[in-house]
This record gives sequence, C-alpha cells and structure tokens, in this order.
Amino acid sequence: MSRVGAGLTLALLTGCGAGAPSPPPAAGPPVSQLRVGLSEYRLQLSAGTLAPGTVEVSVTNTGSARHDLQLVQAGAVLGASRVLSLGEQQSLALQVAAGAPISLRCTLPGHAEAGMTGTLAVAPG
Ligand SMILES: [Cu+2]
Repeated sequence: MSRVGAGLTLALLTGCGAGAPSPPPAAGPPVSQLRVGLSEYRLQLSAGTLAPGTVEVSVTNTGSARHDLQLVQAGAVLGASRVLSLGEQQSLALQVAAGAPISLRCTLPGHAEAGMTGTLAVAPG
C-alpha cells in the first residue's frame, strides 16, 4: 500500500519528465496519412485527427506478438489489416466520413481488453 502511494507521489512530482509514458497525440491538424504501431498491448498513433476523404493508414507491428488492426466508424468497418507478425507492415486506404470519430482495436482475443484500443477524431467536412 505505502509503496503504491510513494510511486504515485513521485509520478506527480516528476510530471512530464523523461521516462513518463508519452500521452496520446492531442487533436492536431487533420491528416490524410496516418501511421499506427501495434505492440503489447497498445496502439501508437502518429496523429489524433483525420481529414475526411481518402486516408492512407500504414500499420506496422512493432511488438513481439502477432497483432491486427480494425478501424470502425459509425458502426461500420472502414478497414482492417491482416494479422501481422513482428516487423510486418500493411497499408490501408480508407474512405473516411466527416465528423464521426473512428475507433481502433486489435481483434485478437484479449488484446483490446489489454489496452490495444484507440480513438481518432475526424474533422468536420
Ligand atoms: Cu494485438
């Protein structure tokens, strides 16, 4: 118990110092090219907001287990990669509708629950 408390205090004191996990990308300018890294067990997104229209997504497995990526917008699957082994890369071309956010997940059993999920905003049209 006390060890957990001390760790939390230290994290608060050091704030954004080196070694802290990098926060998810803030809502920056909308992009039409996105890179997604898959690892255990998280998704690394190169941007937080997509431009509507055609978006190129480059998916790379940077982890050591097999992963895939599925992107869903408004209940419809926009695109999905095959299951990628370590170091494998696949490019997807998506047709993105304006405004509605996109959810991302690895579909392998247990991976989304372990943290392999993410959300992208989409700029209004
Ligand atoms: Cu996975």
